[in-house]
Amino acid sequence: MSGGKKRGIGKQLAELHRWNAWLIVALAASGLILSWGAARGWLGEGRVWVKQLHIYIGLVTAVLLALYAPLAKRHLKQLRNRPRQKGNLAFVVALLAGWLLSGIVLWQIRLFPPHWANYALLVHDLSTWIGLPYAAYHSITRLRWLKKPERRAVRPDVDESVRGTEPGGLHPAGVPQPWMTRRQFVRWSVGIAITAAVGPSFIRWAGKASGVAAVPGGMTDGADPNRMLPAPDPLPDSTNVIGGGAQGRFRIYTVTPLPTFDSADWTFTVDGLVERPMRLGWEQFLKLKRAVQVSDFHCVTGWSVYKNTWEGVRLSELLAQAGAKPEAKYVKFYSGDGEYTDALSMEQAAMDDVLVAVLHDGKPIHRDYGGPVRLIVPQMYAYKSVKWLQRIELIREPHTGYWELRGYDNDAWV
Ligand SMILES: Nc1nc2c(c(=O)[nH]1)N[C@H]1C(S)=C(S)[C@@H](COP(=O)(O)O)O[C@H]1N2
Ligand SMILES: [Mo]
Repeated sequence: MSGGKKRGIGKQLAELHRWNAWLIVALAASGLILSWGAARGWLGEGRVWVKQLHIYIGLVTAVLLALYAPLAKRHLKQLRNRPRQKGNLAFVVALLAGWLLSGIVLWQIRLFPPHWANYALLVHDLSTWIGLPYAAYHSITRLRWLKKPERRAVRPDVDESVRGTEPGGLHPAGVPQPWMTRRQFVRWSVGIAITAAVGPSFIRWAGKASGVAAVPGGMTDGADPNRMLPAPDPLPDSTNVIGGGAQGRFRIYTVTPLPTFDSADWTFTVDGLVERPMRLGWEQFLKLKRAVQVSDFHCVTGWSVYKNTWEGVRLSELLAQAGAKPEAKYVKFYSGDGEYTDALSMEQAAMDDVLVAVLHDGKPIHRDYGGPVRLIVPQMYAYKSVKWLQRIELIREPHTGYWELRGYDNDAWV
């Protein structure tokens, strides 16, 4: 290979490396915002834009990998005597591939079976937990002033003996070298500092991700800020948790600060195009006939909770009781948070498994997860499952829900 050609590929590789570095910074920033629970509230619809941006940048990274592919062979040849750099390269390519493939599943979620998304999310998260600390380590330890300390100007106040290149080697004057070079010392310090910074949160994440055990029934068991008295009396199928207990973990979603409810002033309304409008207090609501049903819960962002045992009032029976007028074509759901709404067609609302749920795995639904009463539409993505449900209105015209207004598909079938 001619020297000119070598310089050519070196320049191209350097360019790709630089682009890759900036893309990863952008992906990390947008990705961290997306995964940061607290940001879900204040970001509101901005979240949809950040997600689009994250996807586009991810696709540019794919282009970068495609540009690198034809250079890979010559690059590996260059590295044949440098096993460490080869290892680094393999690791980075594997990471990028993991991010990319799982990202594609999460992006095109409906092209794949629902449980794929859960694995994809795990791979995506795990790649991030490993990849970002690694990228931070890689960029800090490769800063020029760390890489070539011997090239820096000699300063009279610096002890020359700590600048050796071989640890444990002998100084020309016969003075033993320190057991660690300055460069090794910096590498270890950076490594330890990053591990200490990220380790505890990683362990917490891994604990949650690896087992239902961390949060029995998928929901927090912390005290419920709602004050709903009396507590609902579960049916035997709920008490026995006929689904065997939820598998997976709910993430707490809200578009407002989490609301709190008290049975003293909580009401539940069914109105609009109905013969017999209803307005129930908590005790009256608890007198409605309930049913128990086991179903999977899928969020369109990739996570799922399987085998939930829900107990609640069948929407179809509630609507029958209120008596839909013939001109009623859609059912609109209002959250007690004052912001969130969604809707179903009358046919969809008539599905037997649509539940106005009060209990999950035999326990009252915790405030964080939409209690005291939330909608459950098992056959659709969970953005249809309105939390803190307080009002159902029958309407003539279609209604576009909170997330549908901000880019989610109106057709939410899983
Ligand atoms: N009121 C209200 N209901 C809502 C949401 C919300 O932000 N506010 N998020 C929806 C989405 S996108 C999902 S995935 C589920 C999440 O339910 P969870 O917070 O109990 O996990 O609630 C749905 N219902
Ligand atoms: Mo969701």
